[in-house]
Amino acid sequence: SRLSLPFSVRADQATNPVAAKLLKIMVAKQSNLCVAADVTSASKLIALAETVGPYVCLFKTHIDIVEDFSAQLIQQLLAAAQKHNFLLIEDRKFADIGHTVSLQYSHGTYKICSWADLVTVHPVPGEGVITGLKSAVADLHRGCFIVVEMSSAGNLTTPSYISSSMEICKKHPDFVVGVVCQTPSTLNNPGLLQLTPGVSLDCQNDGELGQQYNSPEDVIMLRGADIAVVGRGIVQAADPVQAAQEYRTKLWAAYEKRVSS
Ligand code: 5IU
Repeated sequence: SRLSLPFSVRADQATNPVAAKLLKIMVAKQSNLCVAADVTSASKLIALAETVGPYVCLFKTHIDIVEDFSAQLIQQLLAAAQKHNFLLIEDRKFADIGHTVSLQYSHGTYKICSWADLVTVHPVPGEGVITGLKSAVADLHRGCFIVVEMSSAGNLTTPSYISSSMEICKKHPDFVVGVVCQTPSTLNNPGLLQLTPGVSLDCQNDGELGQQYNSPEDVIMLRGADIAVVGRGIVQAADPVQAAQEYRTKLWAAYEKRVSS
């Protein structure tokens, strides 16, 4: 199954160029770590990209929380991505009808499709959300992760929602690079990736805010993550670089254990 195949083999089975590129970066950097850069200033965002960049395969943004957004910030992010060899994912969680998401993706302040290799999408509107995004990018190399299951307490992503979501995923292999989920049996296709947030070495949850955490080892070995998303565990650490190194080492060791067992 997907879970026992090395990323190098899976890169050849990728159904679109962005998934292949991401898998190759993971192999080259020995990293299955995605940092969630939930920071509110351009300087903090760039500082993170420059310092943790060497240790990640993917850098996840919420660009709409940056107070001093500018086109220059995007140029700096793209330069950091190039320099340190990682992809950019804007965690926009598109969730509207196709026509609207195509505009949200390509227009407005952020012009997301002009810079983000990947975006996240809620499949709740039906497959039009995917065809809408696709219609905005024509010949750009772009892709999306479909959010089929969330990490937070009381989420509404029931088993039947997850399985219907997987049907949408299967219909658009040219644009979907994988799914965001918490359980190993959701995804079989070795050419697609499982992205899993809710990862921490120190915390079980964040109190009233609903996040639920698992260890790096558990998300890779038990929950089927290919790439783990770590936010506050790195961003709010006393030494974010050291934390990034530690998460990267632990996540990659868990992956190596998974493929060798
Ligand atoms: N994120 C989740 N859970 C989900 C999805 C996305 O936490 O189910 I879909 C995002 C939110 C945040 C990051 O940007 O992943 C996790 O950050 P922390 O590691 O700080 O909790």
